[in-house]
Amino acid sequence: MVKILDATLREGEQTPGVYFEGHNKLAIAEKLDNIGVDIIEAGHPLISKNIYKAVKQIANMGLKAKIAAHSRSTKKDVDTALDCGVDFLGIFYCVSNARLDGVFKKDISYAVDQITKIIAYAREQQPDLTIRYTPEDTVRSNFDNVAQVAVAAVKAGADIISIADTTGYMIPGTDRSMYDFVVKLKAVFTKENLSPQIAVHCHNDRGLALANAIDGYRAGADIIDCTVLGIGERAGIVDLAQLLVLLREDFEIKTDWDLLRLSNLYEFVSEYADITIAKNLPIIGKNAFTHCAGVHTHAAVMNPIHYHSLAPEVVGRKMEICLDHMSGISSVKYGLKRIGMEDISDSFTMQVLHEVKSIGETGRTVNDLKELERIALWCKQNVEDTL
Ligand code: HCA
Ligand code: CU
Repeated sequence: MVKILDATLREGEQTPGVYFEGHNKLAIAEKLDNIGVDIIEAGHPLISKNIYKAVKQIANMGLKAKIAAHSRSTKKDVDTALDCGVDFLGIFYCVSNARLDGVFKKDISYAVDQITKIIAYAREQQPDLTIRYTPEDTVRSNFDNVAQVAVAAVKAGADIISIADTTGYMIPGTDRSMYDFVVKLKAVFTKENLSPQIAVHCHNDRGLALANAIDGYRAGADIIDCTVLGIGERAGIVDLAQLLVLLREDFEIKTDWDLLRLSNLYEFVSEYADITIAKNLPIIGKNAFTHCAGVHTHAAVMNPIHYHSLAPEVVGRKMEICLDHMSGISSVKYGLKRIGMEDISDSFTMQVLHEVKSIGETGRTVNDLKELERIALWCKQNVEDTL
């Protein structure tokens, strides 16, 4: 069964301007745990005392999820992370020739040696630790380097190799496909008689993070990384809500994820990250299940399936009808029915429609059923006056 790794507290905090205070980090971890994610990446403890403290507290909360710390490939990072009591350690070290030559000034055999030593050291410190090794920028790195370091990392004790599309470079169905990359890397392991778990970490620079993650999953990836609201470096990574709904609804993954709790988590993260939830954000956005144009509402009221392929009830929401300049008679009738006005004349309905359309032309929609009720009252008055 595919596992979900949420990195809101690590990758998410790499969003410019985003920092969750300690008490809010604990609340986010608890909410993620209640939803049922498998791994919570809680932070990189060496970055600051407060992050160290938060990772330690989260690791001690007794959550069901595994708690992960992020770590460079150094003894100091590993010691600090393990000191927090985590049960999952994510070690990263880039092995692209560009980085080895241009930044680290080291060759691949030095890098492999350094990485394997650290992995073996971590394994020795904590035998039951889950260790992930990520060759950062995996997909743009020389494949032979990736294969060499990944095999050595697994032999040294890594349980998981993460394929990072650090710059959101992959495109499904092309020669830059995550599907093909997963297949190719798995073949390397099979040849070596190794079977580590494969994770995919997909950035969203081209808006393809979710598509690439699903591509990787279809090729056999075991773990998918994501964050709430898809936050992270630059354009961020895979969005948690979209990922869970897609896996549950379209890949029919049977889990006990509590999708009804997603909205609450998103509102919380949105508030403390100070990132507005876009109205058109899939699944969570205000408009995600709202029908607007007259033609759409006419058909959707008869049977919602005409204009949606995902049921709002999956995340505890309801189909909504927007009342504005696009509305037609059936939208208004539907709204009036919802406020208990069923047996009404056509001329009255037309009058309400007229009011609704003029509100729409000012650039807003009728706020809610309460406003519709006020409009209906106003129109009723008009009808009576003309008598
Ligand atoms: C980073 C880059 C990273 C690492 C992913 C990982 C990426 O360190 O910020 O350690 O698995 O995208 O490559 O997020
Ligand atoms: Cu990343």
